[in-house]
Amino acid sequence: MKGAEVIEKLNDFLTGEEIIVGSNGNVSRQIYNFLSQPQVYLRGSMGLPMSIGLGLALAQPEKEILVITGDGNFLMGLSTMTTIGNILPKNLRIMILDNKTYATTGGQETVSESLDYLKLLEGFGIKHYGSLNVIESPTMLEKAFEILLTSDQTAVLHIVVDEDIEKLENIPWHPVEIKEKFLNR
Ligand SMILES: Cc1ncc(C[n+]2csc(CCOP(=O)(O)OP(=O)(O)O)c2C)c(N)n1
Ligand SMILES: [Mg+2]
Repeated sequence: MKGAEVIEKLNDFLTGEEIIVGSNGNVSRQIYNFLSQPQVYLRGSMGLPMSIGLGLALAQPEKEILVITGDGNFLMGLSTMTTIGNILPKNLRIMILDNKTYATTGGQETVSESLDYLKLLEGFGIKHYGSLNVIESPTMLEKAFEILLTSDQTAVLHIVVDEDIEKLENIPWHPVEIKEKFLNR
């Protein structure tokens, strides 16, 4: 199962009230295409989805914030995870779509293969975390979504997915337009 299919499936589990922050490249394009609009689609700004998710979680404590990030983006933004682990905002959920590559830019390998995500998350001080290989266990995905989305504390779900090679069209909105549409939603 590919990351795009995970995002498409997620639609059935969302209330529509969540604020979704998508990492740049394919992930934001998939969120734009498969989930309700508008959301916070990052463009170019690699490594920042967790920072922006943390800011939104603190600024809008009454809202549920869901960050969906590729592994390359997550690895680039690791330092923010130390702050997230320290603050542990109750309304923040992070889903890592780990295809072990920078798929958007041609499939170069990330360091995911040698990294123990569960130990890393534990080390950050995250209490509610899990990992699922949907390539091996696709039927577990629905349960994993439920656990992630109904958690009463900061929760992180690491999902190992197949690499997406097919590319979606770029999001046709300039980042300023994305911001304006999001503020007016
Ligand atoms: C600082 C920076 N370096 C490189 C890029 C180019 N770039 C855009 S998306 C991307 C890959 C992102 O990888 P990942 O988060 O794993 O998502 P995937 O493409 O695998 O879905 C890269 C390297 C960028 N936008 N910014
Ligand atoms: Mg990736």
